[in-house]
Amino acid sequence: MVKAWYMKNISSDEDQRQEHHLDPDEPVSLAQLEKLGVIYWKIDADNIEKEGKLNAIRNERGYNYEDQCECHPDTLPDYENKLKSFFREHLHEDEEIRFIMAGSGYFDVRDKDDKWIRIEVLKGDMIVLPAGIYHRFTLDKNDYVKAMRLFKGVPVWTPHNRPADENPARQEYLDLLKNLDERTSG
Ligand code: KMT
Ligand code: NI
Repeated sequence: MVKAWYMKNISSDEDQRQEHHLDPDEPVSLAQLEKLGVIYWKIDADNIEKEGKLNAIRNERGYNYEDQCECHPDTLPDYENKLKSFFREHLHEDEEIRFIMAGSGYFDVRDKDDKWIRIEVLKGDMIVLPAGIYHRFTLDKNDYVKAMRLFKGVPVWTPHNRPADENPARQEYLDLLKNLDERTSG
């Protein structure tokens, strides 16, 4: 099961690669993530073709583009700056879809009250962050991840750094949050 928790606010001189749990720990369930529009699947990363799950998700959701992003100084051009920009709080006008092929890391997402939730991703995890959600990504203490990036159509990776409240994708996301709430409450 995907592990997620509310995290401490950290300052820029603290190590973003640590877990930064609250004290006491405040875990976050998959159901809570779903209420934020975050989607998660577990894939058998060593038997992708045989299992067929990744392909089924791709077909169902129309993810017809893929490439790979390997976070390592030898393979990621402009490594330090890229990692910095991944960890700057931002949103996208499209979903951010990642399948973790190897390694690990953390996606941090803001909840409805603007609190940070840290989501651990490991090999075999596939995650979709909805368009318009404020988020960021960091490597963990193992310092390595290889992810498949998926997309519907021609990929746009542009981050819109916070504040981006006037972005139409942000407004649409706030509407989605309301709908997700109505659907699951009561
Ligand atoms: C992103 O957009 O933050 C990334 O692609 C990070 C590497 S994928 C886990
Ligand atoms: Ni992003």
